[in-house]
Amino acid sequence: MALCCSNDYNILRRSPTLYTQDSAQETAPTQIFLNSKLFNWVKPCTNKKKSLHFSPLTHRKSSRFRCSSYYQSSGYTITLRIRLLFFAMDDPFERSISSRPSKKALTTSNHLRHVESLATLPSGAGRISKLNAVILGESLASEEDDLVFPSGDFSRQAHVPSPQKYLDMYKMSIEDPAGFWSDIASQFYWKQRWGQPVYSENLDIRKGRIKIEWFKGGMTNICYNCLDRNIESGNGEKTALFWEGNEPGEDGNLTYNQLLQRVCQLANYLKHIGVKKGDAVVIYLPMLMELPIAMLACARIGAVHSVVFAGFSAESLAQRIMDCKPKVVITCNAVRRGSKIIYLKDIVDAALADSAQNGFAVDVCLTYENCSALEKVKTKWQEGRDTWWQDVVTKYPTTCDVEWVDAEDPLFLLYTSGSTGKPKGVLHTTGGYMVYTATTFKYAFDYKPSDIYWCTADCGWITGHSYVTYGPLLNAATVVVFEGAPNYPDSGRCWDIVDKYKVSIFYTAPTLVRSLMREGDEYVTRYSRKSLRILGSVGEPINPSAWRWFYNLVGDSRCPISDTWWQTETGGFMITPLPGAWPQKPGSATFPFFGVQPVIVDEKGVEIEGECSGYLCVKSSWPGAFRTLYGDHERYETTYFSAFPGYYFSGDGCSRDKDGYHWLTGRVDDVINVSGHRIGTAEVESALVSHPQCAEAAVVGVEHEVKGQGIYAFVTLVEGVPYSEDLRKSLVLTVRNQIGAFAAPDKIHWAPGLPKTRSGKIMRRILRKIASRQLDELGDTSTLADPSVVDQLIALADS
Ligand code: 6R9
Repeated sequence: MALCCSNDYNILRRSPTLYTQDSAQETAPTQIFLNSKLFNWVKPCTNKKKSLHFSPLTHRKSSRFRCSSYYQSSGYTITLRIRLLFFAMDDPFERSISSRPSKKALTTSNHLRHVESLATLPSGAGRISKLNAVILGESLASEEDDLVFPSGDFSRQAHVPSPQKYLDMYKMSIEDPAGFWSDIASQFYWKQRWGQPVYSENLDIRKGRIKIEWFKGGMTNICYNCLDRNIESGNGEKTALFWEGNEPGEDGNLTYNQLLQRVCQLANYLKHIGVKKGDAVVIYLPMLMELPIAMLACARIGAVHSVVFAGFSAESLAQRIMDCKPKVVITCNAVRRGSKIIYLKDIVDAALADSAQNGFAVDVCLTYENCSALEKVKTKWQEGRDTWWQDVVTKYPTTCDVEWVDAEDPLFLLYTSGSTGKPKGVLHTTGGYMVYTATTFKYAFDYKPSDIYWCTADCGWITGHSYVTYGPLLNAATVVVFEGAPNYPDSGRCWDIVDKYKVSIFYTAPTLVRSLMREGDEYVTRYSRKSLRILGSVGEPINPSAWRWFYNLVGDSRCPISDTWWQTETGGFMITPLPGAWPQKPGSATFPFFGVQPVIVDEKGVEIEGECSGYLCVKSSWPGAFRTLYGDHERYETTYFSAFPGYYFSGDGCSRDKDGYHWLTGRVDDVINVSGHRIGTAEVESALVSHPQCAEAAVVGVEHEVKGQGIYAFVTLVEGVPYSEDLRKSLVLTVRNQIGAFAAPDKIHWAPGLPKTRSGKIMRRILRKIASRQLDELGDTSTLADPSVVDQLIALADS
């Protein structure tokens, strides 16, 4: 073993790698401890420099190496002075290190077989060439480890145990989509099998109307497939939902049998009040079990649910109600979030009043009494319109006939932000969505019947539709539904829940990972987390350092991370690791799911092969794709299919490395991704300009340490209005009231004028540079109508 010397090492940190200036030879990986944290020592980068892994693995104590001093100089350079105190060859811990395969062994044994089988990757992706890898569970994922291989044990039990298996299945899915997806669809219950062709599509705007259809003519019901079918196959007494309330100790659960009964009661009630197939139902609920129950009840009777995230304001809710015109709105009186109480019914009341004033009155507001947050008697009430859930729904029978619907009948509408102020009603249909969410869930999380699955997303977003409700329940999974806040009562809550329910698959957003990371490792290490076997990430690119923390600390270097790239529009995962098959690269979503053909195009819409960067598009349809924007097929065609004719355009930028791995780089349109939530800059701008003292506003996204992106607003005030702190607060409040707290600007930057071209177009590029203080990268400002505006903005930057 190397490093058997007692030396001082001067290590210069040039983020992200540490280099030693020493040239001592080293042959195999070994480990050292700095301040009792374990670090890996890896092979030298060059003969002059050595690199040192800088990620703590565990807090195991060892006296093998000790750090003698540690100090930081200015800027990015950290100097570490390490004294290797002693080195005992017969140390038992040392034996365990020595018995690990050396780098050489890694590259020549079974791992090389993985690598060689990747000779041909999908979509011109290239091949894996780097072998600088570690094995899951045996070592750290560090800056140096480009590839993190699944362990042999993990792969052996996985649905897709090797890249070769993936490639075989992927090839089949692309060469014969009809056959591939029909085989899978046959595993579900269809009252009547679909006709021919299995799918038909036109994604090329030059050839006429955009159309996507899968399994048309097939009659089915997604609620039946989630519940009745699983009960018939013997899962009736299996837990379907574990519910964990805001307060620790507040919990509940439902078996598949009980869930079906609850769904049927609500379905019967909805039918009784006149809700029919095709009618819209708006659901504005927090993460109570009643939320998935309401979604499933709508699906059972063929009604189209539209869940509105219960963090949206009354105005946003009203806007959605007026767009889809529901027969009924389902809500609850209040909810506790951390130590706060949010009076949801008051928000609904305001939204319904607004909608009624604008010509659309909702007949029924079904209200669940959430007694842990607010008593019935204290809830404001409109007789005739409002009904207590507990008073009526429980009186209905616990069985309810299924409404068989066509595979292409709508299942739900979900509003999402676009580049105009008006949200888009993304419409998903039944059959393709069902087959796609179930299949993606099974493979990307390598789901097994004994798993306990927890996704921290709210059902108000697509992740809560596809991967809290439909995908898992279609697989007869046991799902944890959490109502509270992940940092309440403290930052260890997630891991407390993981231990309590023995969660084995944990799926969350990078923003949560980053915020917990800041709170310190002890909140994590306090809990066992032994049950975890797979971690998941969604909503935005996961930065490699958050990936490593998630992987090394939360997952104890044992759980693969499925970094799933997808969108409200795609219905399910599009680019995702298959955890048993792929070596992972921290921060990369890896490769396309079966049936998905991602392409990267340049600004002219020309496909780029191999290693490249550009706009991420998709060629050909997949079963889970959205079919239209509700009531606005033209907007569907122009937003998604016109920029690059022949393709679906995702709105995201992407690069592909020489090994074919996909790296998502964020939105390229006027959409900001704040904590994994999509917010259109135009929505925030229109909220700001509705303030009587705001003349004009321009909003851009800036990097934010926890939220991924923050909202940065340039505001021009009405002539003569002075800048003030109160006005700043009042502008932020206007956005909170009009959209929701999650859309509140992080920064208001006073702007006497905005940088505009002579034709009046705001040059956001310049605003983005000012917002991120990259003042030396402003570029050419000479085409501006008034270039002096830029200097004024810079002068006011920190005011
Ligand atoms: C599922 C969801 C979609 C946008 C998407 C992209 C970003 C989602 C990501 C990711 C990088 C991932 N996004 N997952 N970026 N890596 N794994 O979040 O849907 O709310 O519609 O947002 O989120 O920018 O375009 P949605």
